[in-house]
Amino acid sequence: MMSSVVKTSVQNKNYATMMKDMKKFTITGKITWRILGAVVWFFLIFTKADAQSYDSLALYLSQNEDIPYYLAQAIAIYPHDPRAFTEGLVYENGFLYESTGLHGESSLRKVNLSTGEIIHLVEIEDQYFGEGLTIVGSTLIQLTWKSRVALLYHKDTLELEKTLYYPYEGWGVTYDGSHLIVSDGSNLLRFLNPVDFSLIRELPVSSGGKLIDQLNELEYINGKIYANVWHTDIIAIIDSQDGEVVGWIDVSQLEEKRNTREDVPNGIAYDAENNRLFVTGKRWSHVYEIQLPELIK
Ligand SMILES: [Ca+2]
Repeated sequence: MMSSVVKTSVQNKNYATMMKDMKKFTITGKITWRILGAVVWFFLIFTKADAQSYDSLALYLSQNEDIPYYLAQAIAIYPHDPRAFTEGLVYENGFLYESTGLHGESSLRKVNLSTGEIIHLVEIEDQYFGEGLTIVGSTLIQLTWKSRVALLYHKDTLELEKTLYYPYEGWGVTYDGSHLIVSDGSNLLRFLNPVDFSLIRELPVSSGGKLIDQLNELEYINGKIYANVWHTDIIAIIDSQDGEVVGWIDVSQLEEKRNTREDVPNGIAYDAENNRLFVTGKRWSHVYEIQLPELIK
């Protein structure tokens, strides 16, 4: 008898659990399908957007051959951490300073250019996605992607000294000696006061009337702004006064193995003292010194 009661009780429990599980399954199933649907939708939209951006730029370049187009050749090759999802790159006195992205993997690094040795690595809070990086005096300024926050470090110690509200999506940043120049993935570059980030002027970037979108990592060199165009192998060389593209650098000939479609070129740094130009990319194994375009020097 006792055994039967226990059995009934167990059976009831099983039934209740089963009903609960079924209900849970139905809800989980609905949510899963909705999430899957959204993922597919976003994938299609973004794939299409990327394809449009790259195809339209490639088509435009093939039809407008009057602007100088340089195929980058490596004149020196240095090691680069293949785990570094490079979002910002700047050079000073034998060292690269690098910002890497992705939530949970973002960092600020000081790297020996010649050996690739990471001299100092600062891990960034998981909530932040590291983006552009530049040097202003003794301060390293690192942008974050969507957090509306810029992180300011002392250049020598890499100690975080300050965080500043930053009113835009952070992509690339460089410094022309007076102003920060920042990108946000659009065709617009903004010139900001480096102390309080107030807006000085906006510069739409175009080539013969066509706006050039997806501007990413930046480097200011002698009156020109060099900009990686996201998801392409193209660096646009932009006149910092009028926003016109005055040249293109194609880095597709650099023999870098890429494992995913996100392992794109994204990192430009300039050694002003020795007139050297360095490029790398997300999860690339090398930093390449490439020739500075003759006409642009
Ligand atoms: Ca740079």
